[in-house]
Parts: sequence; C-alpha cells; structure tokens
Amino acid sequence: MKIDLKNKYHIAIILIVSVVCFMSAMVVLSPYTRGPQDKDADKDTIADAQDNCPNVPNSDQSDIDNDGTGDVCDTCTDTDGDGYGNPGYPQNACPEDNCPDTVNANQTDRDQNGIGDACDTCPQDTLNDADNWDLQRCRQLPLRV
Ligand SMILES: [Ca+2]
Ligand SMILES: [Ca+2]
Ligand SMILES: [Ca+2]
Ligand SMILES: [Ca+2]
Repeated sequence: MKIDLKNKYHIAIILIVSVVCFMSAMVVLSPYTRGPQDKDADKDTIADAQDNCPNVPNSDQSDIDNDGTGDVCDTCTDTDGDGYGNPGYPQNACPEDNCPDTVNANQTDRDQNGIGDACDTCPQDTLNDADNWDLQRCRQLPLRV
C-alpha cells in the first residue's frame, strides 16, 4: 500500500490528536481508574485496604486491643478481652470495665467503689487503704467470690 505525503500528514495529525485525547482522559479519569487498593477515603495516607479505620483519619493505626479495628473507630476497645471496654475510649459502646487489665466478666464489686473485686486491693472496704483498720480487715478476710 502506497502512502503519499498528504496521507502521512493526516496520519500524523490523527496520531497526535489521539495521544492528546488519551492523555487528557487519563488526567481526568485518574481518580476513578486507580485500583481499590489505592483509595484512601479519610486521607490519612493509609490506603483503605490496609487502614484499620478507613473512614476516620488515624495515620498512627493504633489498635491497643489488637482486634484489627483502630482505637479511634473501635466500638469496644477491650484489652483484657472480657467484653467490657477500657475507660478513656470515647468510641466505646460496650459497658466500662471495672478492672481493665484483669479478665473479670462478672464485674463483681462487693464494696461498690467502682473497682472490681478481681483488681481491688481490699474488695470489702470502699475506702481501700484509707485507714489501717480496714487494711487489717482486708488481710484477715479471704476474698470470697
Ligand atoms: Ca484511617
Ligand atoms: Ca481495636
Ligand atoms: Ca476486666
Ligand atoms: Ca471494689
């Protein structure tokens, strides 16, 4: 097939226009053509696929209870795993743990001082170490569960 000069000129123009159109389309469509692994909905520099809170900025990815959900979006940060949440995590929707570092699913607190028997140094004395007599009593009375 013989291509004369005029046809070469047309072909060159068509190629240039095609390349310009393709490049323009890439620029315009690039946010939509990226793979899901590149999306970062909360713009915290952690791609959604790896983000433990895809909709809440948390570039530190802190997950103190290691359940795979970041602290800032975890509805129950519970380090001892007894179903009760650690105090100080405002996202918690679960009841607060009266012994955050001790497994105590019963949450028993006989002296009603907010410290569960499982971690209360004197579970039958509301004041704990406020006076020596109570401490004496703590030592004398074995913990009954
Ligand atoms: Ca995030
Ligand atoms: Ca967590
Ligand atoms: Ca506990
Ligand atoms: Ca107590």
